[in-house]
Amino acid sequence: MSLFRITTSRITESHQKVLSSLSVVLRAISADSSTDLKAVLSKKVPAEQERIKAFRKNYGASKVGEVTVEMMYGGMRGIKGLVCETSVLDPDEGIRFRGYSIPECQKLLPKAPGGEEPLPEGLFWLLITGDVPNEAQVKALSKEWANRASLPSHVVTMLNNFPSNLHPMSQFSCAVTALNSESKFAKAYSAGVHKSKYWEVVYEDAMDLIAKVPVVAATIYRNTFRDGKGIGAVDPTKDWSANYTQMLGYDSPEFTELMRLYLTIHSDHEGGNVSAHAVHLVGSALSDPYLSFAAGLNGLAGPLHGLANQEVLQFLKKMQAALGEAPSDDKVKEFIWQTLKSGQVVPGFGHAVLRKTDPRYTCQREFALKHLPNDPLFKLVGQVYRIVPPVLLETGKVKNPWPNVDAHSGTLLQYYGMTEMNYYTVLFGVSRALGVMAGLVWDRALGFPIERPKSLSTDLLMKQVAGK
Ligand code: CMX
Repeated sequence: MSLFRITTSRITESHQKVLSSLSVVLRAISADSSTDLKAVLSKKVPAEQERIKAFRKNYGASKVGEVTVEMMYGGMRGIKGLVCETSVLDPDEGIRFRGYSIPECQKLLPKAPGGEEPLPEGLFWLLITGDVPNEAQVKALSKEWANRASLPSHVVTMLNNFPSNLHPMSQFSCAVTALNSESKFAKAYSAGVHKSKYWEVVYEDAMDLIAKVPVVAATIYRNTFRDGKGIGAVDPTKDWSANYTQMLGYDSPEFTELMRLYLTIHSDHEGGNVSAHAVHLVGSALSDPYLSFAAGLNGLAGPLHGLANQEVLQFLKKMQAALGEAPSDDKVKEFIWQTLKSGQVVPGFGHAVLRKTDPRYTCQREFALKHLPNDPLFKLVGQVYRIVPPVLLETGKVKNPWPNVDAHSGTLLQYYGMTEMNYYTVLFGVSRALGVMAGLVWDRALGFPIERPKSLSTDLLMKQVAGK
């Protein structure tokens, strides 16, 4: 009871911690314990629609920021122009999924028997409902995704006929586009479904899509880098990540644990990043979830976004080839400066929103410290982590000199034998399906309209702000 007597002016950091743990407990108690995710959502959607309707009615004219000329030319950085329910990115603290930080998710979300990392199924449940799921709910999701995993034969044929020199991300995006033959939303739309029911069919597509992407991704891997045979069937008694690693052809339980962590932390990074925004934008035209996700994948395949994980490994390997396996700090520094002077970016460093080390980097570093502390490439990553930020700061223009998620992931994958760097962004894409599909279901549930911001020409802009 004494907790409730604390006055706001006297709330200390330790009070805040107690209150935040209390709110976690209260949220867990009030969470629906049904294992039927659609039924849980069916209760939440009307309440959320009402809450937002009232908010818009009362505060629709309130201002949330200003737009400057610099923002318009500067990639819309800092413009608050989107609503994304699933996660929020704090520049200093990093991502919070429905209010929970990565360490909190690692603690709270259900794990596989004997495992230590969260199951991505649990993260998806959290993203789409706002509730931390229990073990039964997560198990039900693993089973449901396994049961929805089959691919239509035309997609298998298409995958098997791609040339092996086609980048895995291009294969991925093409196959996801072709999967739209299965879209329940597209069929319902052409049959005249009422708009109040959009979210329900988008939910079906989202669940199918999440179930199918590991099969598509594993087929790409086996076709491109192995003999193309034996991806095997999805096992409904296994979790989503365990099925994926088995289809990829990896049998190390530690690799599967890495994959559970990897697929959890790459899932969502609020709404404005290129892949999430692309999915949201294309989905706003009522393109079905497959077409929308393919658009997101095409954005993710850019070197300034998801392809950076491939670029980082190439960069580290290039450095090792030039300087040896364990180069001196001075040599590494010189190599970084050469990169910058030749007009290239240092991949894996910097971020449009973050201003501190990415917690997704930190948790991968912790995984490495636990499982591969003496790996030479991990040591090089640690060395680069020490040397790059001061160099980037010295350039005087980089706003965030700290490492992002992509600075670390490839090193972990290499250690477990996944040396094919061109494949790394596909893993990112499989994970990103969780966040963007949860978001898309809510986009339709909340009736977001077609996205169409206003643009101006430079002449018009000059006239408006400078009168000439
Ligand atoms: N290396 C070299 N230069 C960098 C840099 C880096 N890692 N990060 C930023 N800069 C440069 C920018 O290119 C820009 O230069 P110009 O003014 O000459 O155009 C300047 O510093 C200012 O950029 P910024 O405001 O700090 O960063 P942005 O918001 O424009 O860009 C990002 C963010 C991520 C594209 C950029 O930091 C970058 O290119 N990083 C390397 C690629 C990378 O790791 N991307 C992955 C990000 C995470 C993800 O999406 O997966």
